[in-house]
Amino acid sequence: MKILLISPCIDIDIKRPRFLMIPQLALHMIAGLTPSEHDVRIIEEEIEDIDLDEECDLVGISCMTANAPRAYMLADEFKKRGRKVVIGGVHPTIMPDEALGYADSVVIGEVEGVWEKLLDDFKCGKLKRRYHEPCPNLDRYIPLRLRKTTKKRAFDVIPVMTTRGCPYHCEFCCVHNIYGSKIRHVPVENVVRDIVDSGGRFILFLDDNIIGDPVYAQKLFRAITPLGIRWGGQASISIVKNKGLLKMARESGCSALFFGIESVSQTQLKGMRKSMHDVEKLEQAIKTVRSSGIFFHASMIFGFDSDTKETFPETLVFLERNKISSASLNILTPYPGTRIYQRLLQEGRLITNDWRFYDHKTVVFAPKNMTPFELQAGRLWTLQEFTRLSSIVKRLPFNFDHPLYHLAMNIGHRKIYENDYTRFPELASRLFPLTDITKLNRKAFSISTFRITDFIPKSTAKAL
Ligand code: B12
Ligand code: SF4
Repeated sequence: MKILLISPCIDIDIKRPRFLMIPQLALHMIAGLTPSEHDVRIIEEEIEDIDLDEECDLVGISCMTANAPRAYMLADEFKKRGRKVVIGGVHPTIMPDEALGYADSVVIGEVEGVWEKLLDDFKCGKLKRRYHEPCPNLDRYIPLRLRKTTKKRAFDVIPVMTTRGCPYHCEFCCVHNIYGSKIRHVPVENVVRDIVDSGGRFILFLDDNIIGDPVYAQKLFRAITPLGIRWGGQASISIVKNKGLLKMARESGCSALFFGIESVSQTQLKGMRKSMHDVEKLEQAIKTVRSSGIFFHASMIFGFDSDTKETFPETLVFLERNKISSASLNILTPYPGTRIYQRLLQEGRLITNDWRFYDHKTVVFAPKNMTPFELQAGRLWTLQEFTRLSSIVKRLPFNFDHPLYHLAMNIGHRKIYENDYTRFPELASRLFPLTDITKLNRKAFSISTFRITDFIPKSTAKAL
């Protein structure tokens, strides 16, 4: 039997910078769980085109919310050609009924514990509509063949996941809906085996927080130290409170960490479940991480109810003052399954249900203290300013431990800015009321004359 496993892109016309691409671990895990009698081919649409007429028996599609419309379109096309389609991932887990409108079968949650059963059912012509095994045990070793796939990318980055589940229910996050609230671990010896088998020199841990369970983290860091790899991952900034753990992370090869700072507003930080509620302490923590020789990547979110138009320049000033090497500048996105989705729905503040726009960089709701258009423009303006050559160069000497990461990440984000800038006028005309634009700048639709600073308050624009 031939199985195609597909990861669709959000928009086929916009491909992300190739060197930022990392193999889709979920598809490789499914391939690893598939008995060797079957032939499996993985297609990541960001890198490779999909041939809808390719011979196969079963198609598996993975999707999150933003690429769900594309996943559904592909599912329809494959079904028209007589293929059976199974869909899985974050979005179908939360919206299984919607996904079943397009696919023959949906895997809710994790694939471990259901995939082989699904294949057996399919072989006997008894494919069920739904498969669901909540919080499966992660002890079993799944062989991954990641060694070959990295050749298609500029960087040889190997994705590894060591834990699943999160005990916190942040208003804007849907992770507990997928993995549950209890942290589960992959045995450390299996993680080591994955790394060794991959042959990779740079490992990216996909965990939401690599130090979520500090005891497990210590065991993991100790076990990978002799491998001589370099690694990156997401961590809570609370790592600075445990100097021993930070040191162990560094000694085990940690060269880059991604921190969800989210906001630099004191009010917002206080309202969130954050380990650090004080901007001053946050600034100190950034210095501690950097002085330990670890590259600091910050993730910020714009659009909280406490945010105003001043938030954009304030965030820019914070990032530049702290010489943050690179940052993802996101827009608050009410993903289905999150508390914030429910709240904004009840308050009548959602402006679209087109999932394509639920991508962390498009405004899909009415913010409290500005218009959707101003939020969209403000985020783009901040990204523009932060990825200007002059800003990149100014921050470089403070991030001299990792000059290549600094340049690669900033160039990658500049490319993202350029893509977002190009699609801005079309987006504005589709999503935001025209009055917004005419009131602020009649020339907003013309790329050559469009200036984002037109949407920033004059007083703060001057201060910059
Ligand atoms: C790593 C990661 C990334 C990496 C992806 C690297 C890569 N190529 O793998 C990067 C940084 C690139 C990324 C980007 C984005 N991400 Co992301 N990411 C994650 C993260 C942390 C882990 C995902 C992962 O790979 N897990 C490991 C695999 C094994 O687990 P899994 O994907 O859940 O798959 C399991 C099941 O879902 C199921 N399954 C999955 N697919 C399929 C398919 C079939 C057929 C079957 C049967 C089963 C099945 O089986 C798997 C094993 O059990 C999650 C948070 C999380 N904890 O899930 C966010 C997350 C998935 N990302 C999210 C978002 C929003 C994004 C972005 C849109 C943000 C942005 N604008 O930058 C982009 C989109 C990029 C794109 N073009 O699609 C959101 C998705 C929310 C939603 N409802 O859609 C999440 C949940 C984060 C969050 N807290 O909100 N992300
Ligand atoms: S944002 Fe992080 S801490 Fe909050 S629920 Fe999601 S994974 Fe957990």
